[in-house]
Amino acid sequence: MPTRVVRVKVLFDARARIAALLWLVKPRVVGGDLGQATVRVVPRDLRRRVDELDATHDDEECGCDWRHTCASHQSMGGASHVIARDGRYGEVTEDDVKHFVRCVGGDAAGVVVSTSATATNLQDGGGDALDKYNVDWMGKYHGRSRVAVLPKTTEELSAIMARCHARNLAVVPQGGNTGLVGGGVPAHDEVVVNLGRMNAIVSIDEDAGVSVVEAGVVLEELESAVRARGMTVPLDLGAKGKCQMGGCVSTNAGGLRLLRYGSLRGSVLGLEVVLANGEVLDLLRTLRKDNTGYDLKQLFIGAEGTLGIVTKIAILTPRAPTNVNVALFGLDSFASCVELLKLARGRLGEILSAFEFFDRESLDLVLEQLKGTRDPLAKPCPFYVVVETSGSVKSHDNAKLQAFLKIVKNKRVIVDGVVGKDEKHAFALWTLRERISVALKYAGAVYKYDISLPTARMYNLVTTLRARLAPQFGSGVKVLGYGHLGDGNLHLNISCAEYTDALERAIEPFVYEYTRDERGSVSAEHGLGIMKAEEIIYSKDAKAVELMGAMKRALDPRGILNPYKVLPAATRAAALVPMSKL
Ligand code: FAD
Ligand code: 2HG
Ligand code: ZN
Repeated sequence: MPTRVVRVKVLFDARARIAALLWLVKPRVVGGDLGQATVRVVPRDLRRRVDELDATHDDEECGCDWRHTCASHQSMGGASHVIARDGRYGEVTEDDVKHFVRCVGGDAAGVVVSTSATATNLQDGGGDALDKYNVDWMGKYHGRSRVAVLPKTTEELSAIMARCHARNLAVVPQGGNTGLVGGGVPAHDEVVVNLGRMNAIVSIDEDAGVSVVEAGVVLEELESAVRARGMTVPLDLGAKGKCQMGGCVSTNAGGLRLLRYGSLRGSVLGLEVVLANGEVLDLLRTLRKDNTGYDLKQLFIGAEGTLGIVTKIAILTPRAPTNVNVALFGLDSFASCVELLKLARGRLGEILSAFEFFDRESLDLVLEQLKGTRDPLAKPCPFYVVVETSGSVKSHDNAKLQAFLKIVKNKRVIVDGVVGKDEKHAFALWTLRERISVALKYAGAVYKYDISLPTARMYNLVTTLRARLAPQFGSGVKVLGYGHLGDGNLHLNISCAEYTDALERAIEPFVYEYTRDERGSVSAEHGLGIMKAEEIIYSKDAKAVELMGAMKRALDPRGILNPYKVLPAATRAAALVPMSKL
């Protein structure tokens, strides 16, 4: 469904170019003032307070760790993730920048440096050339990188990584920067490697139904290109207008079509990857079947940029359905949503392509925040479900849908419903579900949890959390539940005016413990990033985490790729090969 978030093209303004030139003529050490930096998970308006804390707070003295265990950290308004910069990493120098410029063939647009004298000037509402690389989509995670490199080829990236490796410079791979766990922005002064200029569609093979793309191709652009040949991308998400294929692969993004096409892991046939030391690993095959040993590409799918940088992708692009129907239903209980899912699976079978739910609280927020949206049904209902069917024979698909509608009405599983009468109407119905995250962003601060739970009990977490928060926080804090019901994936969002420690403490670790007790996953599809690196233990046993550390050590012994993310601090530290042995 062709909704799009704001499309942001990577622009290289004159200021950035001038800054790059100034950099080269003015000898100075980049990030020299960043030694004491801490990772900030901080709303913009609290940034000043955090900066003040830098000067006065001493972690060692008070004995706190990076979880919010001391008063100073608590006063950061819910900014629980305070991670000290690891002194092992080098700081970018003028020579490094010169080297990067050489790596990209002297193209000034390929190296963007900070245009402000201090780290970033976010409190002034942005304006630094590095802001768009340093700040995530939600405006929640702020890094302090002073340089972003944007290679155009694998060879250029390989040379950049070889330099970073030799100089022990930490690197954060970045795609469209739409990630929701702070994985794609620097924690400190890491070099940002943005793939946006590696955006060629290499080939589209209609016979095999396989496309090969560079990592920086935007999902929606690939969808348009293959659509023109009657094919589709087996992945669709609200960020499609901005997220890149490399970012999608690196997060193993789920989205709205997983019910139909399965996990992205099954659709990716091959990858090309630049390793931490700059070596190029060629796993770029387009074969459906290849059982020659370990399937190494799987290591990089969902690795969130911690094991290598994905540069090319071979992906299945199946025939596009020619007949799509969208229906929206109102229901009076979550149990009815689950009943509807069972009926949809049984009655719609092979044409069922999406089954998404949201509660009334989510819809109210969308109606409040997004212009042009309308209540879809005559009377409000506590729950809504969007069902999509995709097939190729209109009469067959429509007959199936009609029979399904009759049954769910007769059985009183639904209270009311509406079928999209044309593309525009179907689009409007989808918008109500697909743009909930955008509405949440406009509404203020938001705590996001992306959880897999047993389908039938999924919504209990929402009601339990509401009951837990209401007495203390009242109606100013809204608990929303929505998500990919067909995949057992709940998006639990807590919307509020501002981030506070009191609220965060009321939510965490409660939500994680609840999920663990249900044998669920604390990250169904968004990844762990910086937000949940320590929380992996709620969903993986110690041996599994230890093995992940061993993989990290084998592929990135210096730990330069996306440090502070995905693995717990202790595992990351154990994975580092001592400098003396390198
Ligand atoms: P980034 O945000 O730039 O990076 C994400 C992670 O991947 C980071 O750890 C980064 O270091 C790493 N990375 C990026 N590119 C590379 C590369 N080439 N090589 C190695 N590592 C790399 N996610 C879902 O799963 N399902 C959804 O339905 C969904 N809907 C969304 C809706 C909205 C409105 C928004 C804002 C986000 C949504 N997301 C969803 C989250 C996000 O869009 C996905 O995680 C997406 O895959 C991120 O792609 P990106 O290019 O923006 O990656
Ligand atoms: C979705 O399914 C995305 O809409 C985003 O995964 C979820 O913002 C969120 O919590
Ligand atoms: Zn989702």
